[in-house]
Amino acid sequence: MSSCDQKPTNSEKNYWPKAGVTYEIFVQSFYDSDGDGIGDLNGVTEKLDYVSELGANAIWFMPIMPSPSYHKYDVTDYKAIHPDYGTMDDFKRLLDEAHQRDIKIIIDLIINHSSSEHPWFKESKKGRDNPYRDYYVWAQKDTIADFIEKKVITLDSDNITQWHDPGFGEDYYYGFFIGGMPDLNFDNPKLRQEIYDIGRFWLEEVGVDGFRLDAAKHIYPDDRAADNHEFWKDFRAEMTKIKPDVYLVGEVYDKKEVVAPFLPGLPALFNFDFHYTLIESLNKQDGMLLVNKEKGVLDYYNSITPDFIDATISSNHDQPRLLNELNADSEKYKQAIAILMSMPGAPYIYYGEEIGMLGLKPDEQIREPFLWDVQSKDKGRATWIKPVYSTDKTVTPLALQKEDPSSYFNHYKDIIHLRNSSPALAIGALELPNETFPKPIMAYQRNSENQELFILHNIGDSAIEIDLPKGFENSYYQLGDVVLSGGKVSLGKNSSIFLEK
Ligand SMILES: [Ca+2]
Repeated sequence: MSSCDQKPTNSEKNYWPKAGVTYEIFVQSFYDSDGDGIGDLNGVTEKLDYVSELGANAIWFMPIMPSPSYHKYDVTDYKAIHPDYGTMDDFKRLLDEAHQRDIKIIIDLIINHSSSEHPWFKESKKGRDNPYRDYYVWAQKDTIADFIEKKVITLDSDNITQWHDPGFGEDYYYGFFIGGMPDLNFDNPKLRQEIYDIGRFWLEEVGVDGFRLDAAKHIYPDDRAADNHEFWKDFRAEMTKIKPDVYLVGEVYDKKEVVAPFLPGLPALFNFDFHYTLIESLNKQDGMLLVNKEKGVLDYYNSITPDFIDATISSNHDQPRLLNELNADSEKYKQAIAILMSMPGAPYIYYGEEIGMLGLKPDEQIREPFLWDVQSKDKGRATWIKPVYSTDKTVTPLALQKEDPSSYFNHYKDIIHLRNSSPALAIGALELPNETFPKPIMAYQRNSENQELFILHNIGDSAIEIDLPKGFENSYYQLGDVVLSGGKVSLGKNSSIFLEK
């Protein structure tokens, strides 16, 4: 049987925030509505129906505030829109249009550091008596001499210089990532109030649904982990006063033991382990690697609080494009999204993954312009950067994929809508099978009150025949070469079957 054979499904539900799908957009590269080469907010508004068509329930915008850099992770004005992207009125219109379509909007909030061009920092570096001095972290050169170039490289930063010379010699400032991103000083109550007021502004005056909190682990240095956890609890309490159902998702780039203590302050946290283990599992053809890892993460988080959102990702703006990670194997790639969408959590999809965009570091090249149509007809394609990996030669533009039932786009769309219409896939518990399967078989159950599914993926490169699990004889969804007969199922290379009780 060929791909995408599925039976009619229940009606769709919006499972956001606990288990809905969020689409990550880099505005700069998404849709350019005014022809200046840079994607913009009005472009996103034009494409909201596309986001709905894909089946996403929310959008996360990478930074949209004024900043001197193309990626905008160094902010110069926390209460404005970058002029390249449009105006505050454009953004409010986008919010209104999104909410009419039942799409939530969360924005990147970068409060660990500002830009060194921020007016606060320009004041702060003027001298020890400046009223903004303590908005940042300063130290006398002698006291930190041993630490200036002793930072350890971490998963989220390869910078080794954490103290920076502003050019006056005596005092150095702390900047975890780079000198252009001085860390804000959260020991200063005045700075904290400024940050809470920025949150209030976006929630109350503008109307966003929540924030993605960048670099949440670095508010205080690593040796002050407890202060980090406490800060986010305070932040959550302050934001909840303004908007009781505020959505907060944190970036804590680390293993589960380091991530989990942030849960009381940041109820949703990105599951970076999921991303790495998904790729490792597929490349090693070791099916249970991901299942066991994910079960371990969920059990661990549950032991801390049952009130958490597992923000799973198959890739994001900091990772090589997933198709590159899977050696451009299109069957593996399709299976990866079927795994993401059939696992627990609230999955995030990075823009362009649904059309199989390509990209490797440096970062600019994993953030290339979306291909809406063939270049000669593509009115909205951004041109601010020359694409190296995602060109008409290497990626089939969306307009053509829409016409092809076997395209990446139609696969993404089908599997996302299947998840939205299946309580077991969306909110069912993850259960490990009692049976033992050959190593390339990834097997797990998803059980909700009204639906029980047994999920089987053959992540190997040759066909495997296995007995159907007891009680699960009905096919709910199939991907790739699957043959069901006589109580057995034969799963071809990178094929999957979801069985229903
Ligand atoms: Ca534009």
